[in-house]
Amino acid sequence: MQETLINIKDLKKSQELYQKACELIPGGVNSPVRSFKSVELEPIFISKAKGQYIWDVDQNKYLDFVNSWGALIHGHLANEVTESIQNALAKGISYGASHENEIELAQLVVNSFPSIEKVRLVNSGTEAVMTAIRLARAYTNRNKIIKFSGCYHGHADVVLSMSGSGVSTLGLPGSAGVTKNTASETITLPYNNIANLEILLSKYPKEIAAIIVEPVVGNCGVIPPSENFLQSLRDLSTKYKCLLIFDEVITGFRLSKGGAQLKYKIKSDLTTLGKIIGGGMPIGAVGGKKEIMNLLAPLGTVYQAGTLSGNPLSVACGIATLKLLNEETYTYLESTTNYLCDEMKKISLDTGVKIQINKAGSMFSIFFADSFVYDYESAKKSNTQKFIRFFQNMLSQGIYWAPSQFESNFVSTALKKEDLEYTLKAFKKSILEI
Ligand code: KE4
Repeated sequence: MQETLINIKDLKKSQELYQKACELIPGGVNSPVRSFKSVELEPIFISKAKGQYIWDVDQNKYLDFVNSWGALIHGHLANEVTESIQNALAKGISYGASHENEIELAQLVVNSFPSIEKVRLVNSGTEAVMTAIRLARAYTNRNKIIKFSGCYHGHADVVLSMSGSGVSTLGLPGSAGVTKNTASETITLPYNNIANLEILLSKYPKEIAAIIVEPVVGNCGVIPPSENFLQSLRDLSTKYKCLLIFDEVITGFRLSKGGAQLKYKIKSDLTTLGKIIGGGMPIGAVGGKKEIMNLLAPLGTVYQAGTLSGNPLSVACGIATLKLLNEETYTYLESTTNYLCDEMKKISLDTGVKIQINKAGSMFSIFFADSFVYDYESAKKSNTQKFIRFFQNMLSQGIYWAPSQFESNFVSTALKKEDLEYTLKAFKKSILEI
């Protein structure tokens, strides 16, 4: 990548498109985080992508560290992935009926996740989480859900509640339109804090249907689980007979072929997946033990459905994406991420600009903070103004970093050594200028 300097405040075509989009689409975007509001910019509009690169409509080229929020683990348009969609397209776009590839994708998921005996494909991570929670409530005949602050599980009402991280605080709506009733059944606790969880469970010993967690948090920047946190969740879920739901929409096939649960050797009762299993096409999945999954209609009494569930193009793209994943891939992804993060740490020490770097597998984020970031409260203490200036400096040098302090960056197998060296040069320049 050549030395790049982009005037990010003067992206004429993006600005023109954004104005038009704002007349027709709320906020000019179809998902809030793309608005670039949290980095005090207007959004860039992408014209095309290939490998490790994306181009905006003003013909500027960027190294992509977002990769469609983690879905594109092989970068853009990997040959086998592209061919898989082209071959599927020749046979149709959607049948609204069963087809053979649904079995192959389900088999790939079941073979990869020790805790998954059966899996249902849906169209998004949100749908997967909605279904998992409905299943947990039906299976346990209980209503309350425990989640953790800083974790995001999609935009279903049940998980759009928040509360102070007080032990017994019941949920408050985290979004307009979520009723107090709905929110009151969801309790939010601090991540990486078992003491609070134990107190809460002992307070409602027979009312908790499920504990849902991002086993490695990706939606607060990256926050890995502290020692024994996940094992404690497993033990307490078993003790109080509630289900443990691992939301692996990000970590599934990202951290390993069996996601976080294989890496940390913890078996959840239900798992939600998305992103990588569709290779960038719309998809989600919920999987788990047969005795729970068999509650789903048409077998059982838990209703769930979707016009485009198991869509042939998404499924073909997902199969091709998963088939490219092997030990060598994960070794490359992990060593690339470790190299990048180690070198950024050295630059931070050399320049005296204090940053915290959190990583897990091939997902990472940096915080402008003096001390370790281990939960949402500590993440919120980081200097977001510095992050905004850092993000803008990186973007002007052609590095497409996740446009929020509270998101992750994702390494793809398309990234090469020279890309890392370019990124590190831009990184040093960016932190010196904030
Ligand atoms: P979707 O409904 O966006 O497919 O998945 C929701 C979801 C569920 N669980 C986890 C752990 C997730 O990270 C997500 C969605 N992730 C965000 C990025 N952090 C999607 C990006 C966006 O909202 O535009």
